[in-house]
Amino acid sequence: MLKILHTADIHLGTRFSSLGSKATSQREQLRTTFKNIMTMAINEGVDIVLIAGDLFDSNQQPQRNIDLVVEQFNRLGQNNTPICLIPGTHDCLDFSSIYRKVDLEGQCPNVKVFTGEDITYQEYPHINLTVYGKPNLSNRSYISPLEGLRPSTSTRFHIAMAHGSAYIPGRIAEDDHVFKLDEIEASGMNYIALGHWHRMYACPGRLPAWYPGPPEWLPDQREMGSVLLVSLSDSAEVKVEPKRVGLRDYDEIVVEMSEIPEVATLKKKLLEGTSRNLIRRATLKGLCDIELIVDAEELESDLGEEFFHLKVIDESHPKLKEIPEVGFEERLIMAKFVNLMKEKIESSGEEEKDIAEAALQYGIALLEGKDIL
Ligand SMILES: [Mn+2]
Repeated sequence: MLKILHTADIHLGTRFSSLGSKATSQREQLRTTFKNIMTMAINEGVDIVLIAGDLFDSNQQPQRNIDLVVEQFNRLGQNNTPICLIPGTHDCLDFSSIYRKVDLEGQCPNVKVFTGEDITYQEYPHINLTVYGKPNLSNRSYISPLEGLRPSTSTRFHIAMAHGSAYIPGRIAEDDHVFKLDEIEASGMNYIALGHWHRMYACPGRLPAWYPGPPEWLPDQREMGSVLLVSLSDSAEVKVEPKRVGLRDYDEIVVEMSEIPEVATLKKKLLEGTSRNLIRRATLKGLCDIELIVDAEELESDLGEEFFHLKVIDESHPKLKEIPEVGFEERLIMAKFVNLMKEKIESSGEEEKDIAEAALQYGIALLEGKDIL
């Protein structure tokens, strides 16, 4: 029996600028989650930890992130637990690579960083395992990370690490370190520990090859962060168990504005099921009552405290047919304004039309002496 903790795409050092004032907090959380992963490896008594690329978000890291990695890897070292890692696309093995500047293997004797240009392997006789891997040498490449992969020793178990994209016709850029599903099947491995995709995904096929996704929320992620606990029985039967390690949660909601009579209803809707660790992206759609003027930024700041982060995107349009019938002399300005804006809306392209529609909505409200939210 062999027990592995497989993670990837940790992206230490991510800036999180889209989170505004919460950016620092999530940067710290990334460090905390990384520590929690190492604690989990110790508590679960795994035989080895595999990090399949993008441990770092870039090759330029503050010293404290390097110190953190060395300190945490040494915790596993004290436990005699080996760690294998490959440079990914963000921390690729180019000339200025962090793995050239920092001697992780020298500072952590339990760590193996794969730096050979082609696939190389590391044998662990005490657990009857050989691990195979090669670094990504640049951000982009047409070469498959599985090229030339085959069992090269007589250990019971063979596991490869690779950082790249499984080939899906039409959906994957050809220079995104692409490998074919056939290459997985032909590799002769017992398991392939993948990295690169920011979601959990099991490649279809008989040979188990998984992406764990990032362990903690990143700006392009749509799900909670997890790692994979992989166990191989003596007959090499593979069991993969996702384990939640991320703190932040993420969801997306759409609010149909034609069903919203007033601001209070909208706020209630936006707050449904919230939590202090939730990152929510709310899109307002459909036709919005002309009386209801919505300011996305103001909603964000009014309700933001109830979330870890709230993003409101207003894609709603005003109900044009509800524009008040103007005819009274004292409302001449309004009539002129409405006619001018209607012309503008009809003659504009998609993007300008949105702006003109919003301007019409604001303009009418202002001319009627209303406060704008
Ligand atoms: Mn990544």
